[in-house]
Amino acid sequence: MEKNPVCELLGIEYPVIQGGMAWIADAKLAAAVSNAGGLGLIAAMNSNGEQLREQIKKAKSLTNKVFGVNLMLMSPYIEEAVDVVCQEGIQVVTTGAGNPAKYMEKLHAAGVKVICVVASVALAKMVEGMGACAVVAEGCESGGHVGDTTTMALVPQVVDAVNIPVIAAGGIADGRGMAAAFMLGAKAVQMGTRFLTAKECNVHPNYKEKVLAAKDRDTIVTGKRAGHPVRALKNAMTRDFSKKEMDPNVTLEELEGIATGSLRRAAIEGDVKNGSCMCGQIAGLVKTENTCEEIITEICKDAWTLLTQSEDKLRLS
Ligand code: TUI
Repeated sequence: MEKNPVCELLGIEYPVIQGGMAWIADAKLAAAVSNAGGLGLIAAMNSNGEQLREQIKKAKSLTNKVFGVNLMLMSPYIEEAVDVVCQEGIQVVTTGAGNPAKYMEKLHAAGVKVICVVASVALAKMVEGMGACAVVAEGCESGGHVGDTTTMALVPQVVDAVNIPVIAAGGIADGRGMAAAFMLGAKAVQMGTRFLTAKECNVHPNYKEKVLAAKDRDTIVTGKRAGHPVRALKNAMTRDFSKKEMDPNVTLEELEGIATGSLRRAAIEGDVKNGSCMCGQIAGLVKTENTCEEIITEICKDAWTLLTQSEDKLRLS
């Protein structure tokens, strides 16, 4: 039997990739996911070059397995991050929140595999043309920066449009979600919210508890007016932001002022009232804190069972 193409491509055991959560995905979480057989990622978003290098060195000390770096393209440190990734011999990056065209050549010249997170068919086709080795088709159920197409609609359309492996993201947190993604043609899944609640995740406990307590309708997208829609758990901050966003007398600069530093406030300081608790719509399904190993093995085992025992699911007569 042929091996899973994403496992083959990345040299990993299970087709499970961790989301590149800014201020949350550090060396400890990335190493834990990679040690459990998935692909762990360090978020470069919140680190300058030297801070990122430190995190990479730390991850190298915690795992012998392959791990990657998530390059958030709107980051103020993006240029430094790309250089550090190339210098440190990182084997794989994911890119998000923009078009990675500017950095593809440099990354490829350093032998880095580039997986682009996309929210549209157009960008998926474009990055395939630039040599991306896979795409993450991320639906708007995701936490953080989102597009506007759901995972259910986006994944099969991207699958039909490109010849590279498609990794599904957005709204996936258990074996059922993984099996569904595979039925849509995905060859792997990326999960953020589920790993945010992992035992090895260093996010502030207040944030983790809020995600574990969340119900199905507890997230909201704000920031559409400024062109940076972000999904987060509803709280005093999102209520204030939504109100001001609808008020034409409030300027984009004022809105930006509220958003700036808000993820750090929640993830590091634990201010879950006035900070931004970015999180996906699937939070309502995530009820327990588990190790990365428990998460990955359980999800793959359950997905395998569902995918191999699906004959009588559609009994029409
Ligand atoms: O990047 C993400 N999710 C993120 S980044 C982030 S950090 C942040 N911090 C403060 C404020 C805002 C964000 C939190 N969550 N996911 C990947 C992703 N990329 N989702 C959607 C896209 C995307 C959307 C439009 C990629 C490209 C795109 O169009 C680019 C173009 O130029 O066509």
